[in-house]
Amino acid sequence: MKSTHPMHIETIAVHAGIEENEFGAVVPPIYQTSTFKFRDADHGANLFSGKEDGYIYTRMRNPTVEAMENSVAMLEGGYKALGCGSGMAAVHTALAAMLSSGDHIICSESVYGATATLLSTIGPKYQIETSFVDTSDLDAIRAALRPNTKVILVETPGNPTIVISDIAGAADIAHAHGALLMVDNTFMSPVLQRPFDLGADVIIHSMTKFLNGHADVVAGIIIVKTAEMYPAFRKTLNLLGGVIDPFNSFLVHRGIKTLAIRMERHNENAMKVAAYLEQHPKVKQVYYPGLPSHPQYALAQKQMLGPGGMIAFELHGGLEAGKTMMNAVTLCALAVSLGGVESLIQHPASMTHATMTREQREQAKITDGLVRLSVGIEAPDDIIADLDAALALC
Ligand code: LCS
Repeated sequence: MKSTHPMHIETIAVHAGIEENEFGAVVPPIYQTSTFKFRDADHGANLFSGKEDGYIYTRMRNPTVEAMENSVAMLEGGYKALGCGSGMAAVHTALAAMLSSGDHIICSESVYGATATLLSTIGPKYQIETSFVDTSDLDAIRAALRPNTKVILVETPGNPTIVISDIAGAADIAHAHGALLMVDNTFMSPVLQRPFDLGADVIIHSMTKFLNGHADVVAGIIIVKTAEMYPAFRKTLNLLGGVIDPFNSFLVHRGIKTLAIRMERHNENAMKVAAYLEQHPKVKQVYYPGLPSHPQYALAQKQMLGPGGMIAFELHGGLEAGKTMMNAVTLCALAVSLGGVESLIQHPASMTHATMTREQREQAKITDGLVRLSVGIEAPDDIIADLDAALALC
């Protein structure tokens, strides 16, 4: 992508990573190959020793994967990106690159269930301890610091409670301590939140969600801010092996082209759905950053470029009413995952966050009555009509 002036994010989403190619194809070919032929023995040896640049083996580098990685790196404004086989592979690889045995992590208490469970069950096997804290409270982060704290991992908005944490504040605390700030930007995408501008060092995404946007790929990505950080991350990914494959890279890269307009529609639709839910007599509480009732509304206005597509809410009738509602919807699918064009509804305590202990969920304020809605890009009136018919039965 060549340009004489800085491009807007809508343009980057469409063009980044698309390079000139042999036949002038507007969409570059998919290099669906595991390995690359060397010209001769010296060429192979030179590629391995780094004397020459080129492709060797797809776990190490692949042009289709790189095209997608370049697109996401440009979207986030980072140095380079590393495509992973899932969001969890991205979380694991990034932490493995940054941490050693004996290190300590501070992590948002409201995070995707598998992230919490990875840190609380696999981390200790490598003598890595995690303190889960309410990262929306900067004093709580400060209080959890230990001499060996190396990483602060913030997921904002937090899955599933939609709690918002102050990225710039967390970055200041991390850097004053000599630690790194890693932000899980999955719920926002680079269109709605700019963690590097706010001081983050590493960004991760589950690309399964908004980046791909079409609920047909499981993938993740790590974006590093600086050139100095990159080699350690690339080496860790190559050795752990949790890479994305060329075809999924192609699909994600295709999905990204519509990211900016999809996010606009997610914002608009979720705003309407959240306002509808908030005035409904059977709804006790709605958690949505676009509503002034959200506990961190002022921070959301400052830090986020839009409220996004994710809503959490509780009904007066608690878990039973929530189940009735989830069983009654017909347009919204009762399914985990999020961030696709289709609306999805699910129950965190028994589904996405079921691997956490009850104590962990209670600490993170993931109540049994909490319902999570990923608002798609359908006509908002149709989504609201579906919810309205279901709520009438609660
Ligand atoms: N980070 C966040 C914020 C997530 O929501 C998820 C998955 C991951 C990381 C892991 O990504 P994956 O390996 O699944 O690509 N969140 C899910 C959810 O809420 N429902 O199903 C998956």
